Amino acid sequence: MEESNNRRKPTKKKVVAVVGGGLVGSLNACFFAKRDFVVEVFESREDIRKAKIVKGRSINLALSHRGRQALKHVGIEEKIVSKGIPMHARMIHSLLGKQSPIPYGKKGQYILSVDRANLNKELLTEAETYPNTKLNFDHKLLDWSEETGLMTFARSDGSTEQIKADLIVGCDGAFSATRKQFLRRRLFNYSQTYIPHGYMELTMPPINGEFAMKPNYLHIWPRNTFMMIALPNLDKTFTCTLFMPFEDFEKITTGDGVIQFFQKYFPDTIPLIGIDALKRDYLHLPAQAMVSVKCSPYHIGNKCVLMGDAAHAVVPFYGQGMNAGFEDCIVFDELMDQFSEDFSAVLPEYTRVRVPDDHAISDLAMYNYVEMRAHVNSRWFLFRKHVDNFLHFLMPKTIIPLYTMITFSRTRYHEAVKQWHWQNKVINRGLVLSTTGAVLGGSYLLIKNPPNINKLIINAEKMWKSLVTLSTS
Ligand code: FAD
Ligand code: EGU
Repeated sequence: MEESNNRRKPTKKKVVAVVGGGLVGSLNACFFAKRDFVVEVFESREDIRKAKIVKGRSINLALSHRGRQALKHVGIEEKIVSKGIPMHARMIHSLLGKQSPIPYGKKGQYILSVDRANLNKELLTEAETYPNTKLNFDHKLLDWSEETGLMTFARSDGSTEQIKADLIVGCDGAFSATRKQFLRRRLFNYSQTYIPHGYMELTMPPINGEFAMKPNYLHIWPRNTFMMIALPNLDKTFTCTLFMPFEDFEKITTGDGVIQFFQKYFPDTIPLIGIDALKRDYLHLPAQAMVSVKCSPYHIGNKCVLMGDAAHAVVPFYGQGMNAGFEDCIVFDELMDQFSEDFSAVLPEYTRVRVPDDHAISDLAMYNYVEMRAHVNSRWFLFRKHVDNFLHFLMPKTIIPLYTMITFSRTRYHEAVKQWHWQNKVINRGLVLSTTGAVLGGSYLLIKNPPNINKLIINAEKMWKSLVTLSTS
């Protein structure tokens, strides 16, 4: 006798084709499999669990609340979290090598550094545990038909295959092939923006078998137009990501040039990465591009829907791309309950509720990119975070830092932005009122007791000095 839990349940169900077996595709396969659909995943690459070298984007990622909630829905939160490294605070590195921690929040509020390849492997393996799911590697979507739902795939041997599905779920990343069909349609909005910055990943090895820097932090070197970020890995290395305008990347063409540049901007990292490794890593691969893609709607009829980067590639300056893509899956899943899995109702509703939120995080990430490169050095970064935390301390219920709502809650992204605008208004009003009050009060006192002019000058000088120290410490 066959084991009953290995047998396919009676096929009341439709065929769902998930295009893309990356982070969002493999997670989504689990969501659809749980609902007993016949799930077929089509991934253009080979099975990364068998591949020797995995090339691709960033090596590790910051996983936060939204992403964790999605993993919890398919029962693998603990498995992933146990292989993640908690980051309780940022560690800000000044030019002189001074390190200042700024906690993300209270004790339980931390984000996790997770390995992209491992996360993807675990998700694929999880998807495969469902008997109603099949993973098809080496299947690159070329095109699909709106009328018939027929998809055409290219195989590496040069052949093509045609496969039909009831629903196509495009999770094929920022350069989505699924999305091509959308571009031909009336009333489809689309925009794509490359930012002038590129990024490059450098590995910081362990020293005497230990992490070269404190492990439970997101290390940041804010340097206006340049920025570096480092996240810890399980093997006690750090992956450092250098963000810089392509123009500047191109100016550095020799090993000595690399060291000179690091000597000037990130001197504390040279002995930690190592001179030779630094030169080698830097010159090994060109900097990679970052693109922001926005579009709407996310669906076509009851036939096709986009999720993850295929729907909204965002710049990485809020650490939310994957988290937002994972949350897409929860939102869709909730609508499937609400509308009894009726695709013709779920798909338009998904577009209606999700577009404003994904566009909000896309805008926020872009805003933060502009903000950081404009004038954020280590001092300013520390100052701003302290101001935020102080205001939150004064009015814990009223003023919540934006990153807290984005990172540690499932507050809808667009609501978080609204709340943030409102808070800024309150803060500005508070500032105007207290300034007015101070000026009026001061004038009154001055009129009542005319001051000794010498004392006044001395006091003014003292006040100025303390202000300067405040804003520069
Ligand atoms: P992808 O991961 O791109 O997966 C798409 C999959 O589809 C791939 O496997 C690809 O091979 C496959 N595919 C492509 N075309 C086809 C086709 N035609 N047919 C079949 N299959 C196809 N996010 C965070 O939440 N936290 C972070 O800290 C973070 N840091 C980042 C740092 C950097 C430098 C960058 C660039 C991004 C970062 N992100 C982060 C964003 C995150 O990487 C993405 O949002 C996430 O990978 C999106 O997952 P996805 O599955 O939608 O797309
Ligand atoms: C960029 C690249 C610090 C991983 C935004 C913070 C990021 C990450 C921040 C990358 C920053 C920037 C936040 C988190 C996170 C901060 C956040 C950015 C992870 C506002 C692997 N960003 N990132 N904000 O607050 O909310 O610490 O490549 F430098 S995690 Cl740019 Cl919380």
